[in-house]
Amino acid sequence: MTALRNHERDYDALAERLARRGQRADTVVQAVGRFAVAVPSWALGTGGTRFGRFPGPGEPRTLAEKLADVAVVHRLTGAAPRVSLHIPWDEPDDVPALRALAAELGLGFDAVNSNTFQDQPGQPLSYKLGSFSHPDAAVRRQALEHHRHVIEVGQVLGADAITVWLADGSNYPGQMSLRQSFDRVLDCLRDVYAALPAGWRLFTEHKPYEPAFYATVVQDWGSSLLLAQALGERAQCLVDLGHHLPNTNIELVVARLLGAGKLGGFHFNDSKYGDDDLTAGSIKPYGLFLIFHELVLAERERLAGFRPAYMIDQSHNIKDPIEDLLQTVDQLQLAYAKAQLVDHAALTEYQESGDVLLAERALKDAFETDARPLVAEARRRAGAALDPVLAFRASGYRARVAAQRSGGGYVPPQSL
Ligand code: RM4
Ligand code: MN
Ligand code: MN
Repeated sequence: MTALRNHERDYDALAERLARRGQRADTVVQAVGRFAVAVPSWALGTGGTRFGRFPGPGEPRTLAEKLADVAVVHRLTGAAPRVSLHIPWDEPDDVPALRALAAELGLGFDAVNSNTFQDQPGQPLSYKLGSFSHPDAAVRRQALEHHRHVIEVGQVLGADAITVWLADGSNYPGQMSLRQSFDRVLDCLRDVYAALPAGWRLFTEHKPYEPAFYATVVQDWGSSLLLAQALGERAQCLVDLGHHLPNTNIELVVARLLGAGKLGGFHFNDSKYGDDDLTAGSIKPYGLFLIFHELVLAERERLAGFRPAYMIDQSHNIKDPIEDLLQTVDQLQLAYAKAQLVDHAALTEYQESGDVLLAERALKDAFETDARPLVAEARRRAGAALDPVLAFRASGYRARVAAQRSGGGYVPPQSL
């Protein structure tokens, strides 16, 4: 009760402050209420690095338990209504039953993810030297069959996109032809694209290095854009925030893809050095805000082809995975709310009159506003929690599932 009263006072004070700036708190709250992000099926267990993994109690052992955990994230944030499934890590035994279970929990499915970056038990041909870029056509065919299967599963689940991240690349100069490997990837993706059901999109996700340490085939946003443009209208690029070389201006990448009508979706996370998969907003919150600023601009301008699929892609190595997800969703809601606070008319005026300082300050004014009451209010109106992490701790959920889920042999896939 005190928490609610304090929230109301904070919200009223902020609403009054915003009104003085000619902004309506209610409009921002409504926008935040519409924001949603998908939770990846691989993020409910503790991740790890190749040096070790430190699992916590009560981790989900089955896909059904993972969905139960996602439902908790959704219930507490009001903003995580979909799951992004990874195949084969989370291959459902009974696909229609999984869809029904998700529906019972109030969940749906976002983009499905393929995996040709590891060999699976019993798989006839190895991906050690690549999948879609492999010189052997039989390996490429096997990878294509896998993608067809992922699409079929996704279709039964009600998903409408597939994200393709390829580990293909070389570790040493001379290992593979730089040009032919790219052409082979494009050829295979044409077949995946041709297999897309009506209304589906294909997202190409780039990554500069790891596991390929010399030359990754889909290395950067330029390569990803070349693929998406060659494939057709329903192919778009996915931006994983950890997949850029240090100091890359990611908001500029986002703006370029938006301008080309090719921004398909996001894998949200944060990073200090590489593909660190840390909590969104934990290291570079201003960068995250600037990315959302571009997204909010695109939304307001109703930019052609703008229908971004927002997804999380993180590895929860030392935080409780559910808590980390709650914190992530909160950070995304916050960055989105702040981006709504930019005075666009003033910003345009400063840009046009060449007032560098005030233009920058228009962004900073929004970023430095404590928008937490707006986000809390959006959650309150959605019947979610004012403070999801504290509500989760108070619920005793982790201890309860730890008792129920003990003795499970679930080992989440090694984090990538
Ligand atoms: C990759 C990439 C993909 C994710 C895998 C697990 O680095 O981010 O999106 O599916 O990791
Ligand atoms: Mn990713
Ligand atoms: Mn990654």
